[in-house]
Amino acid sequence: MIFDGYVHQLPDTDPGETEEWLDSLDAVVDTHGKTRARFLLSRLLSHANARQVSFPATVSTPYVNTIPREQELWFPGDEHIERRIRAFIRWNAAIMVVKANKLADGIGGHLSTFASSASLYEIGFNHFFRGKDADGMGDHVYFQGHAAPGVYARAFLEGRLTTDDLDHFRREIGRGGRGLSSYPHPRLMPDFWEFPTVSMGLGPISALYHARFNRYLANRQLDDTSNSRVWAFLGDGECDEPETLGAISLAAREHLDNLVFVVNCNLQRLDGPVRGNGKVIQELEAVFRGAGWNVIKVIWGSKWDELLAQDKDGVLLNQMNTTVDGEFQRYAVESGNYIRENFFGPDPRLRQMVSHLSDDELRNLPRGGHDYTKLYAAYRSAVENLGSGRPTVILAKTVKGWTLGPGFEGRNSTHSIKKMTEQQLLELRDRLHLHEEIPESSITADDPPYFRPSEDSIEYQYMMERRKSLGGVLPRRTTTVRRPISMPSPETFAEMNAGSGEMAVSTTMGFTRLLRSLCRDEGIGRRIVPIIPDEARTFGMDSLFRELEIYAAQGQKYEPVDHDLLLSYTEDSDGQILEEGITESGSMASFIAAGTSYATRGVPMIPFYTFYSMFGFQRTGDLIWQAADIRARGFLMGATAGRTTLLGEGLQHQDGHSLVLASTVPAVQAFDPAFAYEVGAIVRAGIDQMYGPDTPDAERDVIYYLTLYNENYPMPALPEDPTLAEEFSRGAVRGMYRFAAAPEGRARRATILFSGVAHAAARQAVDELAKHYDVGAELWSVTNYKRLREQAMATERVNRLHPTAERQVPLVSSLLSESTGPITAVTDFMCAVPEQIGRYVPSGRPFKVLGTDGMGRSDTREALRRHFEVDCGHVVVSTLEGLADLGEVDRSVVADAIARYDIDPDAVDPFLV
Ligand SMILES: Cc1ncc(C[n+]2csc(CCOP(=O)(O)OP(=O)(O)O)c2C)c(N)n1
Ligand SMILES: [Mg+2]
Repeated sequence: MIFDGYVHQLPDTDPGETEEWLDSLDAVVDTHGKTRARFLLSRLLSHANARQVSFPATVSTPYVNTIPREQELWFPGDEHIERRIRAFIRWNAAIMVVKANKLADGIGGHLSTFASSASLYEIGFNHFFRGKDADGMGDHVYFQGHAAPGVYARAFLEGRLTTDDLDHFRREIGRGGRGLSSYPHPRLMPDFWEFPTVSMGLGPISALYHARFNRYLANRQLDDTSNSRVWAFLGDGECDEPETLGAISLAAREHLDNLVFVVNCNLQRLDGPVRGNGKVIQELEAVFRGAGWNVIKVIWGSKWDELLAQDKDGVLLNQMNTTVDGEFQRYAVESGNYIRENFFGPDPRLRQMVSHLSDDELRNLPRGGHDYTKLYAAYRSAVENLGSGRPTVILAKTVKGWTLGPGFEGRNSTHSIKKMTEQQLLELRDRLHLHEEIPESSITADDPPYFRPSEDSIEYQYMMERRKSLGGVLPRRTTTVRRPISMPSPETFAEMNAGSGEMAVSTTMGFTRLLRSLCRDEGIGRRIVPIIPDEARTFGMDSLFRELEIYAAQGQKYEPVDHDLLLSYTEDSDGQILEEGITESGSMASFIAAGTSYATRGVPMIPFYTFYSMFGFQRTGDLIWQAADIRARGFLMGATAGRTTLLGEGLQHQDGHSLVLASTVPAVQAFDPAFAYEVGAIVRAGIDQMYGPDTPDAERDVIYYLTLYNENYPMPALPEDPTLAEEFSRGAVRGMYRFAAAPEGRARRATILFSGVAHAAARQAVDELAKHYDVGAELWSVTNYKRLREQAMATERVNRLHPTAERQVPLVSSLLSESTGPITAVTDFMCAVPEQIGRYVPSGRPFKVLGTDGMGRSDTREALRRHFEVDCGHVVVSTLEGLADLGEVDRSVVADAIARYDIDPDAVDPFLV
């Protein structure tokens, strides 16, 4: 399709000339037919293009290879040796899955995906992917997750993995946890895999933002990334995930010609065809081309070229164009005769075209994705595209299960088959021409052999030489620092510790100031990466626009509307802020790219990604999980947190549960700070844990999540007494500390734990309890229930497994035993957050929790806190109830408080409305 554009809106300055052109076209159609007319139009368009007559691009081309045969480059490799290497790899990849399922029935694995993409990878390995010994860290390759067996099989040939390693595919528990992970997991194989990909869609979006981040590093002169390309391999089914295609326009907009997507178009996903009634390659071509990408289709293998060359009437092209994927899939499983009758048969001219081919030859007319010369030409063209400003996508047509035999190839069930019979193994061996290497007698279904050529074989020598000349083996993950980072100076945090005096400010405002100070810090400043998805003004962070500047690869080509303001919207090619627009997924992908730069580039960078807390864990939880897998380091800042604090926005904005979701990710430390000095202490400790000199390496790969609120109140200063100051700061980091001792001289004692903005209700309740009920309540700030729980579980485990050793006491239990009386915890989050420590509260002490369970709603903070029962009155009531449980006050005292604070005991439960 061609975009209509503007032509109908323009005056025709020479109708006579227009008419002549149209008549000529009519004449061509009438005399030579539509195919000829199409041909001429296409020539005209490409000629116009060459004369720089710009014209709206066509978004789809006929169903043929983008690169014509005559423009294919000479293939510099040794075709025969590469085919042999591919055969060895194909064999071992299949055997490792088959064996894994023999050794442990049901352990799974995939045979057909790699079988369809072996050539896609091998062309890359032998000719394109640059390893880390090349200039500047080499290329970054995102492998399709469930093609992992093929990647392991190659590493095995290279001598990087042993037979025993392959036998531990998917067995990650035994051998000291050194199995081969099912999919690319840097968490589990930190020296091997770099990029987790298997959750569909996350690989492509991460790769895209990674390519963008490489440009950011270069533009800010932090690293020379000009020699590194990002390659992402993905499935055609995977393209249905919104993350896969949702960001592709960014790649064109930012001129990411360092990015190559290779889509393995085997026309199938897990259950069946991707587009049975359509053509996935054509659909993807239009989408990518429309987004401004360089699209290279590799549909047909070389043997089709001679048929196309004879296609004077365009009948073959027409047949290719009109055959839907469901039929193409069928041709992959049917006999040559079926193909002759059904694909070529209906038109005598087509039938004639293939009359010289036998049925077998017809069946074996290969698809482009299995043809190394076609693939080489496509990859070469992709890498030579550097400088064009356009990212490239290669759409390669393959057969799912290729070479595995009729039980696999093109079958709808092929994705899930993990076993092969002896007969199938034998057929595979024959198909791969491995008769000499794998004698028939060695093939048993129970213990089929791997095959590795000796180190003096020509195949081994060839593949190793290729990798050496391309900069070493892949994948390989390293954490060697090329450009060290230094720690921020203590002064950077001074403002946080000083408090705000009488001035009412929010923790968000405090954090914004801290972020600015960090960015100004001599040592670390340039390594800070502020990331914001179109919410800076909401968080009051627009004050940073002018000073830090917004990253824009092409600078700022306009004078901003607010140029005369002190805080104008300033873009620059070396701007520091990644202002992502409205894409939390894209922002997370940037967070991951920045947070893994210490490994992928050897250049530590520290992302601070600030978002609407509701749209963090809830919206992009899978990307956060991926960030944990990939060992990203950095800070997630959940601003406008709290179910009752962000007033006015209603239930889709008011976050009372991100801390619960955060509690599910082991690598995340989830903090709920109340005061600016807590924020400062936590951020400082986080940077130190990630990059400081004293952290054990095993503990560095953490993500700090901090909630930030938009409620203003005077921020207390850190106590002047250094011991107390140290205790507060340390306490804020380890999870809790005593914020205030109980008022003296009261008849009864109680303990109140607060987090975040709930400090206000708690502090007020202390006064009320003292004034009206003769209760002295002490106050603790609990900043991190998750950490307290995890520490407690660890001690529990040690106790369980070492029954005769001295009992360890969880930190939270020992700290709470320094307090007195019943305990009430109050939070602006769900009760489940404080309940994480429920089991560890010292026995005999009532533990009450006030939280904001239920759907959020819009009203004033006061009304919301009353509605969710977390205001001062409710804290008093809860504390008195605890005392009543202990028999220290009569239940009528609780009733008195209910009346005093005007609480309606019959109000509807907020959880239910
Ligand atoms: C988010 C997500 N959903 C579902 C899956 C399960 N899954 C794994 S592979 C697959 C099919 C993949 O099809 P395609 O992308 O076409 O890859 P192919 O194997 O055909 O190359 C599915 C659904 C997953 N890994 N991630
Ligand atoms: Mg597929």
